[in-house]
Amino acid sequence: MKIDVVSIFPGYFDALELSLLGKARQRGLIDLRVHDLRESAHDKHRTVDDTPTGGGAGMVMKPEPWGAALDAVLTADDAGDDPLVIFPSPAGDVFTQAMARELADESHLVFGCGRYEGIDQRVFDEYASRGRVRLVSIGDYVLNGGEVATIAMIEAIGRLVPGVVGNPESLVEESHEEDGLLEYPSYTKPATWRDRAVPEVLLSGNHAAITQWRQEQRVERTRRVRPELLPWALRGDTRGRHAADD
Ligand code: 6GU
Repeated sequence: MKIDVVSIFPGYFDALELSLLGKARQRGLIDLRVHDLRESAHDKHRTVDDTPTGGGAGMVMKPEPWGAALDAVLTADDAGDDPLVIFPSPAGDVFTQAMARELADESHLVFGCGRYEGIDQRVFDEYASRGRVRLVSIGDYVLNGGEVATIAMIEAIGRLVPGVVGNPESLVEESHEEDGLLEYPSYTKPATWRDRAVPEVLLSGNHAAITQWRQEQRVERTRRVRPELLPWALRGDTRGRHAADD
């Protein structure tokens, strides 16, 4: 998978040289390139922002540097290239595990990280008229820019790219995967730590009992923390099925 990122703070993305994603890049599974937007600003001061037309607080990112940077990244070097451009934005569709799975099937992702009060609307309109563009939010809170959101998305998407995670089975038994329930609690040795014993069933050697206990823990935890994720039949909801389940 090819990933291009455009940002005025390329240093944020140094974190993606670490751990699993860093190894995947070394192995050639993920070709990640980070581009400094300022290098596409051609005036003396390399200006990337200006005051909002019509007035208001803050600054807006100018269209010209974005046009130059995105044109350079979208110049297809292979004929089958059909890039998807993602602008991280609190005004976008909410990023989920389902969206991560969808995006892991793409061959070329381009992330345009805005700062300040956002990017001039004509940049979105221009690239939406030429190809595929999505605005994506990572949740209902406000960050100072798209960089941290992009790192989160690249990590969630990248680990689903075939070969990145060594044991593909470890991708299945996780929160939000398979049946949408949260994970069961995990334990390792020693069997007792600070007077806290590991649940007895896990030491029983009874694999059927362990599987059942873990599933019960997943349902209980989900009911407690994220009841809206539970299928209606498991919610203990006597009103039965309602429209919000669909
Ligand atoms: Cl994608 N960007 C910004 N700036 N804030 C956010 C966000 C994205 N997702 C949630 N908050």
